[in-house]
Amino acid sequence: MLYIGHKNPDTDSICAALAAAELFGGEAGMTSSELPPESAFVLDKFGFESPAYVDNLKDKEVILVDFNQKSQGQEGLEEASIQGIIDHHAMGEDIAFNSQPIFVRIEPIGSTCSIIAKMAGETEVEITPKLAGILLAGIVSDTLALRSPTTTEDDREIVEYLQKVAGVEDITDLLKDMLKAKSDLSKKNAIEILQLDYKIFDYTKKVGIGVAETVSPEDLIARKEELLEGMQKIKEKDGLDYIYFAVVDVLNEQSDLLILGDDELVLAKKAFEADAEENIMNIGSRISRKKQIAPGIQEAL
Ligand SMILES: [Mn+2]
Repeated sequence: MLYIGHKNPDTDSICAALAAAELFGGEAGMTSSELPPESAFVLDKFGFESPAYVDNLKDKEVILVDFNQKSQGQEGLEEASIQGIIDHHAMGEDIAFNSQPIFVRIEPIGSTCSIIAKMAGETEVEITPKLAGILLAGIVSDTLALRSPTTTEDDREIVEYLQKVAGVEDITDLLKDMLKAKSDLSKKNAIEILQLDYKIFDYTKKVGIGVAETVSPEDLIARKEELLEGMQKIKEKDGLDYIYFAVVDVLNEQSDLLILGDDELVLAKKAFEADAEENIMNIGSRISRKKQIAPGIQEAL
């Protein structure tokens, strides 16, 4: 069994795949040949190797972690034999499955790593300190150390338990270290930055939304022109009707949305009841794409 996350992997999807493979048997795969910087920091810290890059899923038995929509899987996903889904995102019309019954576990909870930790508890599989470390990192990454509105009471309990096992005293310190690793975008070009955490949503229109969670938002805002040019290129490449990029200021818990053109402006105004100045719209405390930004756009459409 191969556990694999969405394209443009993130810390939750990578740690969930690694932990599931180790706890329940199987292999972890990755949809990219390169670890994102935050995940590289986490795996190094807790002593894990990067999962292998799997570029061909043909006839492989897979369990999808941290996504359930075909549009968010890598190319060739339809050729895999999908055995299950473990996820915490909304189910859409584009749910990934073949023609056989599959195992599905989708919960409204802060991260996929939270679900993996729960499943380990239910099946009484032991979570080692190392595993507790990466599960904790996945939760901390997705919930911004329990700050995001996606955080549930279950996440808090699981974090408390995992902290003890992993010996991690302060999750805000862990988050800061992770974000520092993630925020060093100075060597990346605009296209790379825009696609670090980028998802395409098939609503009635095709919408691409990229997010950068950072402790130094001013560095990204300073590169606005370059980012807008990159957004135009990605919009054309992916055949999007709309594209957005949110710069999330994690420490101050607020976001700026980069607005490419008039179409994006009209829709974002409707979605967030805010105005833009020079292609930037402050959308206040909306810091979660899953719970606030994407649903706002969907509603407005
Ligand atoms: Mn996740």
